Amino acid sequence: MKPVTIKEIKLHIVALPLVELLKTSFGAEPFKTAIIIEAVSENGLTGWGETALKTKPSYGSETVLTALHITRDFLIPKLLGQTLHSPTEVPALVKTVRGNHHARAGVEAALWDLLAKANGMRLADYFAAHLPAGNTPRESAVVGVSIGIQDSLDEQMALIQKRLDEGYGRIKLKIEPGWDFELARAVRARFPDITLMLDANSAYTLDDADHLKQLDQFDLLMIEQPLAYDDIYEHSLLQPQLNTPICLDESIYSAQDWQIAMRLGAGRILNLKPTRVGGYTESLKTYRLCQESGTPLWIGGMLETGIGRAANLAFAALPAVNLPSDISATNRYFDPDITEPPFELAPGSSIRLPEGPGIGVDVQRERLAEGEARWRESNPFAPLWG
Ligand code: OSB
Ligand code: MG
Repeated sequence: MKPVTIKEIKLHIVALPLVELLKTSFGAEPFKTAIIIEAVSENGLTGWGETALKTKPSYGSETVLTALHITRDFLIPKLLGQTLHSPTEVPALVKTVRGNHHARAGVEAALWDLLAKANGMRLADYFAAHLPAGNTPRESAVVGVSIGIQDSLDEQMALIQKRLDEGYGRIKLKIEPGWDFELARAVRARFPDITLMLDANSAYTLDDADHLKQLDQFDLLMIEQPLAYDDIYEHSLLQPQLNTPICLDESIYSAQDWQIAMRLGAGRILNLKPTRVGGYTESLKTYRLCQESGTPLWIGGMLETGIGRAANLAFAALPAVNLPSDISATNRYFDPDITEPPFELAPGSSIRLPEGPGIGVDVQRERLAEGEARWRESNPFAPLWG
């Protein structure tokens, strides 16, 4: 594999209008925000990565501005001038930076793209090159769609129908106390056969166990993160009380966290968000753990732009990812996205991998600049960003 020497890493904070807001139990933000990372090598190649974070510490503790601070002031200085033979060398180079997984993941992602391009490989094939033989990626990933909390059941039904008409084969609905049982009952009455799952984003406590048990009757594929964002243990007390498999999202920050969750029986399915575990190196480790233990696995999303989504799509094409991932078509998120061409839904509720090297999509510089201008205009903390 050809090595790459890192010459420059530039950061672009963007705010993009969303086609459809995603209201969760912790609310909705008016724009999608992200730090887009542009890594340039000594020989003039560019790699792109994304730190997909909100302006508020609501999903996790990081925000787009904490990530800016960590990336600019701690991560970039450790990486400039380094020669890498593989992006899997990055975690060791930045190991003095604790936590801040999304920030670390964004920079690492740009280097995955850069090294894949330097070696003329699609990112999916480059990931596979870091796995044991037999992990050849598929040409497409099976995907589903995540739908936010709506103002009424009628609106929720209409949106589900729209997504089914578009061809999505797995529907994920966001729930919270007061928008759960009646919602699931109404959806099942209208759509008895769809593949349905619910995501609570940590809205419940163990005291709600009897209430959550009522959801068992709706034949759910899984219930995602019912309990606290930083809990594993109480999920292990809840899972035996439910027939519905628990899928962990917020509480799994590393392969080791998932190892602990499995030992405790805290969940049966993993939503692996590459940014949440700190990047694709830790994601590959987590992937292997799931593969070896037979854990049902899918790739979660953070409403990524085309940059983050292309990389997640490449990862979701790996063969041990065996449940539909939260990677939807471009028109579900942005009009237009900052990359071209758009991702389109294909038969079998799937999205095809782009052909080109690295992430395989092209960043549109003028749209990136518009996104940066919108960030400056829309965010009260923008003056902090030069
Ligand atoms: O809980 O999975 C989640 C988006 C932002 C933060 C948390 C979550 C989500 C999603 C979106 O559900 C999935 C997607 O990117 O399509
Ligand atoms: Mg989730």
